[in-house]
Amino acid sequence: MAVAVYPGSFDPVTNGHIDILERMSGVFDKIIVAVVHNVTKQALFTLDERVELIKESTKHLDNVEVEGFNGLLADFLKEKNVVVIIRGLRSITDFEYESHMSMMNKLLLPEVNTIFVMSDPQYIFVSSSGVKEAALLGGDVKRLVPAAVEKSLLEKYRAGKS
Ligand code: COD
Repeated sequence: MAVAVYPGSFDPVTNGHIDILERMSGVFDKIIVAVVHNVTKQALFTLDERVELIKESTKHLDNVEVEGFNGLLADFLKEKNVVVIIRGLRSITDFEYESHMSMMNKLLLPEVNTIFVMSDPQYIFVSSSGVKEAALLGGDVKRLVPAAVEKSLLEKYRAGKS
């Protein structure tokens, strides 16, 4: 069975991420979305909230599972016995960061290979941080994120104002 792990912070998941998952779910038998408790980033959504939002947004994809984890991605891959990582690419800036990360993962787990998938042109400018900033300032993010994420962003920022 061909299985891949799609890791990320997903704070929150955007339509760019979902598009990658929709395309790759037709290529792999199973995809495990690994939601990372990233120690280097201050998250808006808790790990559990991010996992739930991805589950809700991928209900239409039968072969996609979602799990949160804490620690090294290489250890998660070993535990799951998976040797393929999927990552999305939007720009040359992504490429620099992603190529270093893939080399680091290869060093930690030599049997692992990273597959890079180009973003759909309509999502090249979409980022979790851009979506959060737009939503915080009252912008309409309906076309950028799944409905469940839009609702949660509105709730978070509304709660912050009261
Ligand atoms: N279109 C297509 N792809 C996109 C889009 C878009 N609009 N937006 C983002 N993506 C891609 C990103 O390029 C990335 O490939 C993926 O979606 C997830 O993005 P993020 O931003 O949610 O995830 P990151 O970059 O924060 O994830 C980094 C990890 C958490 C995977 C990394 O830090 C990690 O593995 N941490 C665990 C500790 C570890 O093992 N460290 C050593 C390895 S470096």
